[in-house]
Amino acid sequence: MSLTWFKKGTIYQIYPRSFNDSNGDGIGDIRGIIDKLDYIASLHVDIIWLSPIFNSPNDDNGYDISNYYSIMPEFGSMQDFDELLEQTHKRGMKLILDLVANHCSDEHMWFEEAKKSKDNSYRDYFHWSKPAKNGGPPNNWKSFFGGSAWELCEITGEYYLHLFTKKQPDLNWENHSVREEIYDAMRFWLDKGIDGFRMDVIPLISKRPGYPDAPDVGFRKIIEDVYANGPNLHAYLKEMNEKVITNYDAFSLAEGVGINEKNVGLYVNKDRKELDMLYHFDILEFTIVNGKFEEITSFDLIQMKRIFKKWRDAVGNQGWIANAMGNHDFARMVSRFGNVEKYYQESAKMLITMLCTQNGTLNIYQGDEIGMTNIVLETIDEVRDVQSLNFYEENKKTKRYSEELALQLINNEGRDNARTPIQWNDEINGGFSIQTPWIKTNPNYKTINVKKQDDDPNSILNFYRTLLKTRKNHDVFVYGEFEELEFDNPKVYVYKKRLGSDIILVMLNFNTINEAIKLDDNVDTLEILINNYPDIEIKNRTTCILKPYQGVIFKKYIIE
Ligand code: TEU
Ligand code: CA
Repeated sequence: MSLTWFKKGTIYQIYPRSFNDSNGDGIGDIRGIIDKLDYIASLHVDIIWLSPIFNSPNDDNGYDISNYYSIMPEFGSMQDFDELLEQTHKRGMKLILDLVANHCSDEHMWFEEAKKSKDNSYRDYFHWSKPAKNGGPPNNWKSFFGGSAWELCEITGEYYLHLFTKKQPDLNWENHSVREEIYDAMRFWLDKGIDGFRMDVIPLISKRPGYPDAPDVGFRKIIEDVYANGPNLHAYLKEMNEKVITNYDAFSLAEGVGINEKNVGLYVNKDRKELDMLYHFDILEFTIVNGKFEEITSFDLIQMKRIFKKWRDAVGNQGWIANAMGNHDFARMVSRFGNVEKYYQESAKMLITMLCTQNGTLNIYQGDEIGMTNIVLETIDEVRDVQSLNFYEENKKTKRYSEELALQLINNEGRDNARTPIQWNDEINGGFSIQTPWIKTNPNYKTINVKKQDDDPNSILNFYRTLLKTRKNHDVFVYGEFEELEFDNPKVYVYKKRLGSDIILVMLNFNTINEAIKLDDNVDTLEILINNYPDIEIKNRTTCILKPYQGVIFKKYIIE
C-alpha cells in the first residue's frame, strides 16, 4: 500500500458562510477564516476543504456558480483568498476548493447565452430536450431537491435538465468545450497553489443518452442506476486527471454519490488514475432509507460495522476512501449517532474515536469538534436551505404530511442543522458576528462554545486535539490491518488494528449501561492511548467493564 500525505491527513471542512464573520454583515467570510487559522491548526488537521467561495446567486449557497474565476463579494476579494492560501500553507496545512462541475448557475454567462436561442454557440453547454407529447417534461426524472428535473425555457420551447434546483442547470460534459472550460478553471486555481479539489456530485457528469425514464424504484437506486455512473464517466475522469490533476502536486476527494462497493474500485483504484479518494453515502445516510424526509430506520450497530467492513473489503489495498459522519448536507453527527440527552460528551468523543481509527482519510466538519448539535427552527420562516424549503412547498401541495410534521422532519434531517453559525464564545450570536446572522444561531451557544472548551482539558474540543495528534503519530490508526472482535455484539464495537509490530485495540460501547468485554490479551501488555473517561475498570485482569459510551484505544506491547 502506498503511504501518501493525503491518506494520513485529516480533512477539516469549512462552510464559509457559517464559519466566522469578520466585517459584521452576518455572513461568514474569508477574513473570518484567516482570523481562525491558528485555531484550525491547533486541531492537528492537515487539509482544509472550503465549500464554494465563487460568485453565485446563492440559490444553493454557492453550489450554483456563476463565475468560476471570481470570489463571491460577500466572502471577500481575490487578495483575501491569496492571503488565506499563503497563511494556510505557512501553518503547514493544505487547502482544497470545491469544484462544482456537474452544473453551474442559471446566471452564469454560459446559460444566459444558451437560453437565448437554439443556435446560440453556448446551447450545447447544457442538456436540452423537446417537450413530451403532452407538452410536459421529456421524462420522469426527479430533481434531488423535489419536482421534475426538467424546466421549460419559454424562449426556445425546450426543456433543460437540472438534477438540483432549476437555478442549477446541468452542464453537458459530452461537449468537449465544456470539459476544457472546467479544466481551465481548475488550472487557474491550481496555478495559484491550491492542493486539490473536493468534487461535487462528480459521478453524475455523464448522462445516459436519450434520457431514458427511471424505473419505479427508490430514489437511491435511481441515483445509482440512472443519474450516476454514466457511460462516459470514466473517460472524463481519466481525461481530467491526465490533463489537470497529475500535472500538479494535488489530489481529488470526490463526493461519491451513487457509488457502491461494487464499482468503487473503478473510481479510486490507483492504477486507473481517476480519483484519489471518495466519500460514500452509506454512513452519511445511515438510517435514511431512500432520501431525506422519507422513511427512517433505527440505529443498528451491527449494520454500521457491516458497512465499514464492506467498504474496507471493497477498497482493499488498491484504492482509498475518506470517512465522514457529517458535513454541510446532513444533520449534526452527535445528534444523529450520539446520545445528546444523557451522554452528550461521552458519545461525541466515542464517535470520533471510532471514525478516526477506520481505514481511510479522516474527514471532519466544522463545529463537530465542539460537539455542535441540531437546531430547532420554530417556523418555516427560519428555514434557509433550498432542499428543505422545496420539500415544504411540495408537501403543501401533496399534503402527504401535516405542516407540523413537515417542519419536524426538516428539524430532524434538514441541512440547516449543519449550517448554523460556529459557536466561538458565549457572547452575542456565539461570537460569530455582531450582526444578526443569515441563519439562526443555536441558542445553546452559551454552554457549547470554543472558548469554554478551550479552557477545559476534558472538553470535546481538547479530546479531538489529543486524538488527532495521536493519530498523526500512529500510522496503525490509518493503515493498520483490521481484525473484528465481537462482530455480532449489537452493543459494542471492538477491533484490533495491526501494522508491523504496532497493534491497537479499540473498544467502543454504544450502550447506555455498562458492557463487559473479555480480553484475550494480558492486561500488562496494554497501555491506554485514548480514553473518553478518566479511567477504565478491569476485573480479574481479564475483563474490561466499559461505561456507557466509553471509548478506549489501547496500544499493545508485544512481550518477547
Ligand atoms: O450534494 C449532492 C447530494 O447528493 C446531496 O444533495 C445529498 O443528496 C443531499 O444533501 C442529502 O439529502 C452536493 C453538495 O454537497 C450539496 O450541498 C449541493 O446542494 C449539491 O451537491 C448540489 O451542488
Ligand atoms: Ca462578513
